[in-house]
Amino acid sequence: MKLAIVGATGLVGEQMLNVIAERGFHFDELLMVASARSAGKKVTYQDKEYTVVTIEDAIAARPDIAIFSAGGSISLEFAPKFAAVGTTVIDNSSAWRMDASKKLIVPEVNADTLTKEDKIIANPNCSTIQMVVALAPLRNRYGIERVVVSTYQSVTGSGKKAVDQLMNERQGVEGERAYPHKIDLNVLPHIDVFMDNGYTKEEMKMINETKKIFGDESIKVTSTTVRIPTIGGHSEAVNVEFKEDFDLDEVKAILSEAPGIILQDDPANNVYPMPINAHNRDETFVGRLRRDESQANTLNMWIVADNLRKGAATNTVQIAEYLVESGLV
Ligand code: 11C
Repeated sequence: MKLAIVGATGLVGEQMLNVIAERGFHFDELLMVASARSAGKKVTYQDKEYTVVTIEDAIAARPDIAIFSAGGSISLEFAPKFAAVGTTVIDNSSAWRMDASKKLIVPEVNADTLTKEDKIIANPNCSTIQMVVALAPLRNRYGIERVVVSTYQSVTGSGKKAVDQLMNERQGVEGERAYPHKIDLNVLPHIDVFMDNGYTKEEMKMINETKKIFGDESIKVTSTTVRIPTIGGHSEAVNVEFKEDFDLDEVKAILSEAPGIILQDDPANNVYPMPINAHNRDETFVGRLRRDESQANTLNMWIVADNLRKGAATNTVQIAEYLVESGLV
């Protein structure tokens, strides 16, 4: 098993290496891949020194799996070149997600659709992943008519510069800004760029990716995505209208048995999901379950996950694990 990590030095790349180590993902050879500027540098990982190689050298080495977290333009240019030499690419960028010929995979939901022919596999946006993990087992039981989601997203979703902006502002230090406004003690109803329809790109990702992952264009989804000054993970208030009525105890039982989910729903004891507890965890946390009394068949839920783990690195490594376990690479 020859594994390449393309973009090993970013926030997601670092988490990728942590997750691979923690989960004991087996590889015989590891290629650390970065820009020509970083090539030749030494990186120590699990007490072993690796020399960073260029993307061209990595393609020549024909790895079995290449995990990409180096941005959309690198993915668009190089993923097909890896695929052409037989490598299966798992891509964290948005480059291939809505390409009809590529699969968008959350292992708990749709890994069983993968085949050996899928040489470029897309990893969804973090805020979509945690939502579909929580919705999938309920959709299997009750069907979904409509989803209304409002997010409260961690600055880690914008990369190192945004984390630095928050920390600098907290300490009263001037520095580079990732956002058009102050983030400390503030809330920005603005993630990624605004589109012609008034939604942000992040909102449209949640809408379009949810339909694609569930393979159901008829599900109605609307979204408001918001950045808040936290670092532990993304939180989401989700209002879901099912096709059939539900029993709240049964909902809790389904969620507590579903893969990848931890139910934290004991309001009497102040137990509910929070980013401070989800930080560095691989699971998706669900709580605040209650019937929407204004409308039939409708549930309110609160979903939290570490966006760099289940929202990115963990989901990617789980896809790689599935490929290996299923003999698809
Ligand atoms: C954020 N969801 O929190 C974004 C980051 O499409 O993979 C991930 C962007 C993506 O800002």
